Formats: sequence, structure tokens, C-alpha cells
Amino acid sequence: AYAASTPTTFGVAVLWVAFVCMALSTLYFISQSAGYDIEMRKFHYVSAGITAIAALAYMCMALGIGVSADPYGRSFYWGRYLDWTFTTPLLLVDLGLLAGVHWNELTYVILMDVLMIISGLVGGLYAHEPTKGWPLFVFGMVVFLPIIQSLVTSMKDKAIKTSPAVADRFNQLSVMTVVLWSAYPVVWVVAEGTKVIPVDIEILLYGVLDVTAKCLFGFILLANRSIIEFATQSH
Ligand code: RET
Repeated sequence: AYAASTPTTFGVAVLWVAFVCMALSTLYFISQSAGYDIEMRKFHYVSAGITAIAALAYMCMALGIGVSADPYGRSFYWGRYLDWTFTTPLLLVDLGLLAGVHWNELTYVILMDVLMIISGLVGGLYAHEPTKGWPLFVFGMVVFLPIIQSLVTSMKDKAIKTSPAVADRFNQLSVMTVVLWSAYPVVWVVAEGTKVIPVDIEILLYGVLDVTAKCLFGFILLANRSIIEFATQSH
């Protein structure tokens, strides 16, 4: 077995803190939607859906649900992959709606995204068998590339054609997305992949990334009324 292979009180506390962040963000996003006409609420509803799914996932993980022991006794939180399977596509929906991309493009990046998460899940389940775990991780990295490519090329070009304010906000959120999302495979390598960091540190790193990529992302997206109005009217 590895050192510190199960969460301590600290790790469980971090899971509860993340749950509270997700739950409060959900309530805030929903309350903000009240100030808008129904057809302008899509960003609020998508963003609240993202944090609500994560709140459920974090509550489960804090309660010891959605986690199992690998053959060496190290905790493997497969529940977070269930969360990511739904929330990462929804984050791409938020970005796609903001830029006004064609649904063909959104479907394509979402498909790559789901493949990325599933390969990380299966790779994590088999990480103790390197000849199975690493090929799956590499597959996940390969399908991650077209997602980044779309964000920095065609989606960006589409956003630029709408308005300078929408383009600025899209650039801010897409850069944030590319940087934060790129950190996940790094954590995966040191946590699930090689198990060199304690489970508590894994919980902390994924927790900080999740709260930033979902809550802060939503706050920035919903912060400016004119951007939401423009992104609704122009496409
Ligand atoms: C894995 C391993 C396989 C290769 C890659 C990964 C990327 C995961 C990402 C997760 C993002 C999660 C978010 C969650 C909530 O906000 C699956 C770790 C590339 C990008 C943004």
C-alpha cells in the first residue's frame, strides 16, 4: 500500500468546503436569473446546472460515496468522473453560446470531451496496470487537443465577429479554461496515474481546480448584463 492512501479529516473537510462553494454558487446563479427575461436566462441555467451537479458529486464524495479502493487500498474517487462527464460538456455549452458557434462545432467538441473524461476514468481504474492505464491516458490527451484547438481558433473567430465586449469576455473565459483544464491531466499523473501524492493533496488540487473552473467561471460569465443581452440578441 502507499502512504496516506485514504483521506484524513482534512481531505473530507475539503470535500465539504467544495460542496458548500458549489451549492452557494448554484443558489446565487439562480437568484441572478430572476433579473432577466426568460429567453436571456440560458447562461444562468447552464451555469447553475454545472454547480448543482458538482454539489451533488461533492456531497457524495464527502459522505464516502463514489469512491472505491484500488487493489493496493488507495482511494479512487470515480464519482468525480461522473460529475465531469456532464459538467465539462456544459462548460463548453456556456462558451459555445457566448461565442455563438454552430451546433455542429459544439457537438464535435462535446464528443471529444466525453471521450477525454471516459478515458481518464477507465485509465484511473486500471492505473495499477501501467500497460493499460497509460495508453488510456494518452488517448485522453489526444482527444483533449481538438477541444483546445477549437477554443483558440474557430470559437474565438466566431466571438470576434459578434461584438468587442463579447469577444473580450470570451477570450478571458477561454484562456482561463485552457489553463485550468490543462492542469487536470497533470494532477491525474501525480494522483491516479503514479499515486505519488497523498489522497488528501489530490482532493485539494482537484477541489481548487473544480471550484475555479465552475464557480469563478460562472461568476465571470454572469457578471456583466450587457454581455448576456448581446449574446442573446445577436445569435
Ligand atoms: C483527464 C485524464 C485523461 C487526459 C485528460 C484529462 C482531462 C481532464 C479535464 C477535466 C476537467 C474538469 C473540469 C471539471 C469541473 O469544472 C481525464 C484527467 C486531458 C480537462 C473542468
